[in-house]
Amino acid sequence: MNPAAAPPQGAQPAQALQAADAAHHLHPFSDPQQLREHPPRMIVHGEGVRIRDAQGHEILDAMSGLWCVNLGYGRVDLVEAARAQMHELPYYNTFFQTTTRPAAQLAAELAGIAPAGMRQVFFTESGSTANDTMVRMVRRYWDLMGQPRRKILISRRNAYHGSTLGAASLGGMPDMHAQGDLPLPGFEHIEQPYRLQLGRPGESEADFGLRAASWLEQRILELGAERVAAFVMEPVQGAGGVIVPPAGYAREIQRICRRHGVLLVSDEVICGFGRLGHWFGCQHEHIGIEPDLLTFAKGVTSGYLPLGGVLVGPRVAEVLGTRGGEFAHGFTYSGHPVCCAVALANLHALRDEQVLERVRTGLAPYLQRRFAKLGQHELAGDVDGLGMTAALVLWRDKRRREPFPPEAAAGLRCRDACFDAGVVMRAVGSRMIIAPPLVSTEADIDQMIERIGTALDATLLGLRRDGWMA
Ligand code: PXG
Repeated sequence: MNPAAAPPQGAQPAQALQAADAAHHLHPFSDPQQLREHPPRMIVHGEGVRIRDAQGHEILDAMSGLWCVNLGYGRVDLVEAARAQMHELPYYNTFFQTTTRPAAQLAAELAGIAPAGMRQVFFTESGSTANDTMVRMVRRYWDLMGQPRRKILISRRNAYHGSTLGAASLGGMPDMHAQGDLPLPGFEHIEQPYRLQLGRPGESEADFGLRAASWLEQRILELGAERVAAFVMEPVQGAGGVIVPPAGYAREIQRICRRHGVLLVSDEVICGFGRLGHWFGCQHEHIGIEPDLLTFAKGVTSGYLPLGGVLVGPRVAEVLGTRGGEFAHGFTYSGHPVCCAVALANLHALRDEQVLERVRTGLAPYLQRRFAKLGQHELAGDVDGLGMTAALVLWRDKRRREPFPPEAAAGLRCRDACFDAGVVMRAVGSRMIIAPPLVSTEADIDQMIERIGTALDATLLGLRRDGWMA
């Protein structure tokens, strides 16, 4: 830990700030009452793959913040890029025939690494607004194509695509839809390719993949292809619980989209920028698709500053670029120069330090091998993962695959036990997931696995003590 970690002079003690936070700060996806009862843990420092809380506990961040700190904490090159750009030009916009150096350069460099012939990018400040932008582009594309009835976007149940009205409608999270009359009209959802829940006894992975993809074709035919604008999917569903699609699923989805003229969109907010060992998750051989549009955020700056965007492939770019005139859409911070400067430094580090290659050929296989061992724990089974993502399932009775009832709160218990053991893991129901920084060493991974093992032991003890397990 570096010496700059000491709290600045005159800073309020952490406990007073935690109380102030509980009193005044409304947190995302949090119950305010619960927060008042249990003030949030305050994170004060980060270095490499480790964070530290105000009480001085060192914690391995196996979630890369929220799936974003791909290069880890404390990167002087990223900080320096921000500082230099702040001095030079802290803000200027990209509306009204203006641009800035970092925005122009980042657009060109993204065009250089983008898949599927994508040569153009629209900048936003987040993944949610990237997806909203994509929805507006898709609908505008079909208007300009003279097919104004093609307005429906289809995505998958349990998908997370963001929290704005459009992105939350696009997403398939039942709890989000239950608040505020979502989804908006024009969004449809099919089941996710989750074999553990939806696979049939004796059905092969390949057969399940084809069957799961066929749900898209069924829905297109029910709705009428002439009304379906686009299908949107993450290569690996992240917040949905690290749901890795069966081999062949994504390619079959692409065939179905092409057969019916439907645009295919890859939401790469989590899977982009090395998470699966490639610049974009759709390039992983297990996925293998060439989307028409691609949304990104998070890892493009390793989370150091907010930035997102939409990469546009030739089919859509040609129409929007030549027929449409002005696209009436944009954000004050579209192409923010400081965020773009940090993104450039991030891309250069990923490239120059050969991070993707290392993930692909060494670190990801190592993570998957080590993580698989956790499946031997009495509480854990059905280990899965791809690239630098991994998940396991907590079972009440592993052999009979008996799940815990929600009241047992097995996932949340395990998440808390992980914190206590010094590792951040995320709970999605009873699925426990990780997405470690791409710069983790094998020793870091070993330590993460060891601490997760300790947390599983503690969770098991607690569940037994409270009568949830024999
Ligand atoms: N698409 C995907 C695939 C995401 O994972 C978004 C869009 C929205 O991005 P913004 O930048 O608007 O947050 C996301 C965000 C979690 C968690 O708990 C996941 C996300 C955000 C917050 C929490 O797993 N993903």
